[in-house]
Order: sequence, then structure tokens, then C-alpha cells
Amino acid sequence: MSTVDDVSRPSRLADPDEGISIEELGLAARNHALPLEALRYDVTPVGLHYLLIHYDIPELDAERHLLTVDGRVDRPLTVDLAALRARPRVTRRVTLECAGNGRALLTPRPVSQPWLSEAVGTAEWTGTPLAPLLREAGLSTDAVDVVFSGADHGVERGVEQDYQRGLPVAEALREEVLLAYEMNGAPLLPQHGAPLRLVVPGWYGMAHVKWLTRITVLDREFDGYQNAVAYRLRTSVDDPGVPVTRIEPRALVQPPGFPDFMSRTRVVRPGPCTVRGRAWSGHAPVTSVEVTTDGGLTWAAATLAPATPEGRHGPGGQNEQDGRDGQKRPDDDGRWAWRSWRYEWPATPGRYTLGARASDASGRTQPVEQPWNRGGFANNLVQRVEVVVTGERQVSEPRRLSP
Ligand SMILES: Nc1nc2c(c(=O)[nH]1)N[C@H]1C(S)=C(S)[C@@H](COP(=O)(O)O)O[C@H]1N2
Ligand SMILES: [Mo]
Repeated sequence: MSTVDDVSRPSRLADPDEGISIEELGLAARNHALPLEALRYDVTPVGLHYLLIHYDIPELDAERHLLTVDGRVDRPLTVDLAALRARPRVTRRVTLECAGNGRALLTPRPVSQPWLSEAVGTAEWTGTPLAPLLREAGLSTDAVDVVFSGADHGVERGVEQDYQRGLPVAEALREEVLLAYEMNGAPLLPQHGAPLRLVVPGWYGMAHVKWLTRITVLDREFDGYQNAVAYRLRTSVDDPGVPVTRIEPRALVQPPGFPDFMSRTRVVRPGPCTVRGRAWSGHAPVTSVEVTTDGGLTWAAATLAPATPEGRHGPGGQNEQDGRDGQKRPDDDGRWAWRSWRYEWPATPGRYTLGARASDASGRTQPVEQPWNRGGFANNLVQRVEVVVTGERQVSEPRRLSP
């Protein structure tokens, strides 16, 4: 007999000296990160936003797509996209980050999508709020979890499944949660969940179910794979762990200067250098950002820009005209989007390791030592950007290959 077990790999930790495998490279090539220079945009141009797709991008027809709401509701319902578009329309600027961001930098390395530090992006998501639709369906008083099902199908560690995630009913009823059909003012692209996805501001990426087909209300906690097995913070395989939920604070440096092709080490000229970046947290507003140039030994305060719904739209924001001044503003205060910061660095010749550390109003901050867990989730280790400050412009003949 052949079974799906024959094709499915167990979760494991890399051996101490084990390099990135072809399988991890395959995942990394499918699921790209944000190029760090794209931190320059307030709103990430769609093609530069990170991607995480567990299985295949499913083939769906927006014209025929249906969303069903069923389970513990008084009036189960099915709606098409036109009906969703006819409902109240809201745009929210939201920063999304994959829960596995930073995983490939951990020791030992959990073998999975091998993210460095840049599995993040900020988009303007347009759709209709979920809560009124749930209320129309009539949640029963014993509702516990709301399960969101995607149209994509695969197998993970021997379990064949549609991608499904459960969300506690109180979270599903938050007014910010959207059934989104547009990203940055244009219909969702296939890779980002076309024609319909969930957006749960403040939560790690796994909650934002793409290719959404069904919403099922349960009178118990959802025990599906992506909640009960995959996205949990565990110290060992036997540890039942706790669920991965909201985004831990993180700041990223937009690397200054220019890069070396292979090492990505930066070259910066001596003199005043404005170091910029972004900072976000899904728990509470970011309250401060500090910068290090010596790999975390010493820290200096950066200047944090206010949260701005009116913030300058990056060149990627193909925003609709709303008749006021040509810019369609998000319908929120920017609370769920990253904030920009800057730090004036007097760069003098030498080698440096730049990084930044965000703290939020809940008292959370970022560690310099890795916060390790078995799946490599929700780890917000401070980034390391290697920089060489050098005076000379080095243009030379390419070295000839030895015969
Ligand atoms: N149906 C479905 N939804 C999904 C996923 C998926 O594989 N299938 N991946 C999730 C994960 S782990 C992340 S991080 C985000 C990524 O969203 P993006 O690709 O639009 O950036 O989608 C989430 N929604
Ligand atoms: Mo993710």
C-alpha cells in the first residue's frame, strides 16, 4: 500500500552543521521575503510583499466564488463576491508578518520555510467587516471558535487537509477583522488569496486565511492541524505548547549604503548617515525604537514617526481617488501598520553590526539572545546588518580566473 505518509516529511531540527537543504531552498524560492530596501515604502508594492503558501495556489473563479457561513448559527448563509462587495466597504492599512520569521537564524534550526528576518509587508486591505455578517447569520450563544477554510489542499506531516484555521469567537467579532477582496486598491492577486481572504489585524500571518470558501462556527475549540499541531510554541515535540497568536514587537533596519552581491554586507561612505527603518507590534502600539551599531552591546534612541493613516503613500499604493485630494485614506488610525523611525549615525571608517529593537506599550521588547522554540515561531531576535564604512571608491579590473 502507498499512503500520503510515504510522501510526507516529519518536522525536525537541523543537525548542528547541517546547511540549508534543497527542500528548504524549494520552499524559499516559492515563498519570497520583502527585499529590505522595500522598507522604504509606507505601503508595500504588491509584488514586493512577502508570500507564504503552504500548498499550491488554487484555481478559483471570482465570478463563481461562494462563501458559506454555517455551523453553530441560526441562519446559515451563502454569499457571492458581488454580495460581499455590496456590503459596507472598509480599507485598513495592516502589517502582516509570518510567524516563522527569523526561523533560519535559530540554533538548532527548525527545518521548514527558512526565513531570515524579512517575512513582512504592509498593505491596504479593502473588504467588508466580518462581524456584521456573523451577526446576520446569528451566532449561537455556545459559539467558541470560528473556523476559516481555504480552497487550497495538501498534506503536512502525513495529515491531508484543506488549509483551515480556527479563531476564538471574541477575536472574530473584533470590528477590525475584514473579509478582504482588494489589496492596495486592486483585486487580490492569486498568490495573496484571490478572490477573498481573511485579514486579522495584529495576528501573525497564519490567521489571515487566503482563498476563503467557508466559515464554520463551532461550540468547541477547533482541533484542526494548523491550530492543534502546527502553530504552537513548544519547547519539545511532546510539549502541548501554547497557540501562536499576535505579532511580537519587531524593528527592521533598511540597510544603508550599497550591498556586496554575495555576502549582502553593506558599504557606507564616512560621514553623516541617516539610518531608517520600520517597527510594529500586534500587541500594543510601539512606544520606542533603539538602534545599535555594535551588535547589541550599546543602544541609542531612534526618532519614531507618528502612526499615520495620512502618511505619504509609497509609489506602490495604487490608491483610488476619493474626490477630496486624490488620495483614498484607510479607515483607521494606522494602529495596525508599521511606523517609520530614523537615527542619525555619524559613520566613521570601520566594521559595524547594525540592528534595532522595538518596545511596545504592553512592555514587550526584542531579545538579543534567541528566543528558541521547536517550530521557530514568534521569534523576534534583533536583526544584524553587517556594514563596512570605507572612504575609497574601489573600482578595479575583475580578477582573471586562474587557468
Ligand atoms: N488558505 C491559506 N491561507 C493562508 C496560508 C496558506 O498556506 N493557505 N498561509 C498563511 C500564512 S502562514 C501566512 S504567513 C500568510 C501569508 O500571506 P501573504 O502570502 O499574502 O503574505 O497567509 C496565511 N494564509
Ligand atoms: Mo506564516
